[in-house]
Amino acid sequence: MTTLREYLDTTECKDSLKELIELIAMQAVPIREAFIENQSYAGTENASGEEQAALDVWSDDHITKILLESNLVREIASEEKDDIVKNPDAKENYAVVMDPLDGSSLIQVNLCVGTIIGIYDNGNALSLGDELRTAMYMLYGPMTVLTLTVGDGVYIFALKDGVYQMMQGPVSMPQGKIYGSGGLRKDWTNEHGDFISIIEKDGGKLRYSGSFVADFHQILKYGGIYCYPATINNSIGKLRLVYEANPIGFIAKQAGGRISDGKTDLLKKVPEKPSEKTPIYVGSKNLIEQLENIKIR
Ligand code: AFP
Repeated sequence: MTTLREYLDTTECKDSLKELIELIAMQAVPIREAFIENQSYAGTENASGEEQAALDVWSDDHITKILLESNLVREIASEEKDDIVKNPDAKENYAVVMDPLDGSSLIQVNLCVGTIIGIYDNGNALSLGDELRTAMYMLYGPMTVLTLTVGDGVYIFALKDGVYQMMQGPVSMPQGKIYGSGGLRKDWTNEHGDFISIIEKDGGKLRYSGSFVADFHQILKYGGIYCYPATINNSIGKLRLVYEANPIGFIAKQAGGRISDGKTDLLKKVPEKPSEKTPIYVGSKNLIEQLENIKIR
């Protein structure tokens, strides 16, 4: 079995990037340990005005502290913070974007959640998704799994006895039929409704848990599409461009899939602010192309 370190040593990553990837990946251990103690709500809201679970806050503080202590990271942008944390004296030029605990409302019902991370090597957290140097997520399910790309294919590792071991890779996203959509059906736009009808007529199988990272993971493996669309009352959708769309979209692209806002490639959209929201469609390339070709009724 190839370990994460052995895999990283086959890549062209600088030693400091290998160190940073391993450091972040290993935070799965304390985060999982914290699940039992931190199940309540913190009584605070994040930058998007959503109620924060205590674990959201804990995971954010924990990863931020570890990154600052490493002194490898110049900027940290987190879904849980209004402002970018800056460390101008860092010895390397990395910028980390993160959703420290995606799907956290599912913790109390013991469903799958995860940590989403993007790493830039230009010191700027507000860069294009296409400029990511690394994207990864840790998924806390029956196993702790790390899905990673350093821009040369996607690899999946499982944590066993404190060591990540490769399970699969390079991963190629198939043209599957799984689909899931956020937003209430009554609020969907005509275009979105038409698109979902096409998928359903074509034998689409609904799978939607409410945890983006978990819902994406099965699409990565089985193929299909995850959607959180613009609705008639809300043209900007719910998910965040910088923390969720870009890292997951970068992984999808590396596996042969795509990400779009329904009209265009999200990885080419310049973020205007850290907490920017966007409609999201991510999954198999054929479905995204079908979607972008739907004409307005
Ligand atoms: P957070 O738990 O990080 O706030 O993210 C939840 C989320 O943004 C995403 O993970 C889910 O896919 C989506 O919200 C679920 O939203 P709905 O509950 O509206 O379906």
